[in-house]
Amino acid sequence: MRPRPRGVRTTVLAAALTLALAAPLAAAQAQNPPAGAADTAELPHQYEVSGVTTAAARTALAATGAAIDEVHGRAAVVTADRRQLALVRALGHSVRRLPDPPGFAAGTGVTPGVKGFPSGYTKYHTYEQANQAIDALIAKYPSLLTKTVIGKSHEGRDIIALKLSRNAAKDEAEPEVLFTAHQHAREHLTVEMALYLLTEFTGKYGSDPRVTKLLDSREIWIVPDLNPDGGTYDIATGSFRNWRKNRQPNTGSTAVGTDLNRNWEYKWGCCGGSSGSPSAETYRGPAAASSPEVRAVEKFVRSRVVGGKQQITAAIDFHTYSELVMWPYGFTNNPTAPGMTQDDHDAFAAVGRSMAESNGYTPEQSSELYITDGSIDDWLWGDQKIFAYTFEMYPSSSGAGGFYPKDTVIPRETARNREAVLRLLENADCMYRSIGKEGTYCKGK
Ligand code: 0X9
Ligand code: CA
Ligand code: ZN
Repeated sequence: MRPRPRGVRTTVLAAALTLALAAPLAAAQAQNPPAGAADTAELPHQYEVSGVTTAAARTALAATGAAIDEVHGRAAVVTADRRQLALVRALGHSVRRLPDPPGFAAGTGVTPGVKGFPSGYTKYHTYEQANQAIDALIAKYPSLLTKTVIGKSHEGRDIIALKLSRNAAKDEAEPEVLFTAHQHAREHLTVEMALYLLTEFTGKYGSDPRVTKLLDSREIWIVPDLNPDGGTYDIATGSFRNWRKNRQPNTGSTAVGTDLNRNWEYKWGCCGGSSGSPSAETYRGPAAASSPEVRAVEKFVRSRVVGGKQQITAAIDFHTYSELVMWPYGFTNNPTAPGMTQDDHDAFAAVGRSMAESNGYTPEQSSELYITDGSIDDWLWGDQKIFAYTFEMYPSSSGAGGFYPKDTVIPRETARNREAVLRLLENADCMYRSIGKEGTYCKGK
């Protein structure tokens, strides 16, 4: 049942990471740099780590607190800061530093401002530019598109949710589908994905029959930027900083930020799929939903329970990179853990594979990549019974740009997911139809 892996991030990491992290965290924490250390020391880089072939090696690698960005063959690509790198080296791996993104750290020491994307990337939208584009769309299509501020980021930026539907201002009894983007700061292509969907659905309503039918029969929610502080920080000097987390300070540590995709309130920190060390790239935060960004979206999703029934039936959370379509659970390798029946799993896999067939990504249960706990899809399914997927967008490897592909790819790589999104929306009224069990699960629909 495991799809034949063909992406770079084929993986067998899972079992390994399950047992990871706990003990070596203390060691990682003990190596925090002295206060006032140069800013560059705080900036992580990407490294190819060789000799990552055994379960034990992967366990130890994850335990350093580095983020695993990619897995291919006998090597892994990680994002690590100086102390995590030292821990990786101490494990006996040879590491090769990969090129930094364009103009990396050029602005270090400069007061963070609003410089924005560097040359070659100026078609990406800053947080402000995205909001301007969104407000222009709302002005142009007021009956199709509405905006709600669902909360504030740590630094006080609005977290917004857009609703796309015919009569968007009215809550109609239609299946609702949620698209979220940009939990991870450096994954800027995901904001473009959200903007693409907003533009495509508003612009084609009334002319494209499939789009028209879906907006007539679904309510689409789009949260285009879950981490506006991190995203802004990543580009504030005019060159990329390789930033992943949000920008929330941590008590008792100079390290900043929580990994939002380890902070959700389901099996938080349960299973070695996150770190308890504030300096780790995968720091889960001091408590479940401790970040205001996660709290805002959880509260919003809970607010879609109407008459005791969660209205949102399906979701995609967009990330980069590796070209994957993933479904829960991430916290366990078990395909049918408590809360996930065989039919649930089969429906997840059937629609997931159909979406992957349309965009050429690799479909898999997310734990096949590596164990994660406190991730959004596990919460959306485990707590809210929403069929939640995670997409890892373009590219498939660091060689093709990693987290920072040039802006010329934006139109192609966002449109590439059009068909997958349409398929999810078309299935959203009864996900079990995909396994021929509409009669069992979707009576009265
Ligand atoms: O580690 C992550 O959060 C995701 N990879 S990324 O490079 N974008 O950081 C993968 C998450 C996979 N696990 C789940 N979706 N649960
Ligand atoms: Ca509704
Ligand atoms: Zn991500």
